[in-house]
Amino acid sequence: MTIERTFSIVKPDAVERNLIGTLYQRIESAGLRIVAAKMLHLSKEQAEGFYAEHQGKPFFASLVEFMTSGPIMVQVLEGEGAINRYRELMGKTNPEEAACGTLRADYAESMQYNSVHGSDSPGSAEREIAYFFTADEIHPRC
Ligand code: IDP
Repeated sequence: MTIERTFSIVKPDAVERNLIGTLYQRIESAGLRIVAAKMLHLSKEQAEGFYAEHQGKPFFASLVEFMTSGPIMVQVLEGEGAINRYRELMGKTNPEEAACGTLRADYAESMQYNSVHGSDSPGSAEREIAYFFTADEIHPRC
């Protein structure tokens, strides 16, 4: 398997509940390395741009409101098959459908307040990493 990078967010609901360390521990225990990280409070424009693919959907306005409601942590994760590995660690979008032992099953409060984000493809990972990080903010192991 190849070493990949993926983009991750600890969303406002999880930061508010003091879960940053818990989620970082779970990420690291799953064999992923945090190679870039920062805390941000998104503007409406930043959140709308990040979630542009969902523009026009019924939940778009409330998603933007939620994602701008408080600080978030953004991370670049690196590891073998990082994109799928982290999607599997997160579990399905809806915590009621997320497999037992996944982050969303353990910590998400609802379909919207679902604690974490992870890129869903190599193309998304590239776009999302570049949306928040410059090359010199990323510190790969090798
Ligand atoms: P993902 O985060 O699992 O990739 P997406 O379909 O890309 O899921 O949706 C982005 C985010 O929008 C979700 O993580 C969730 O916070 C929110 N969301 C998605 N679908 C709904 C919905 O039907 N109601 C409310 N919020 C939703």
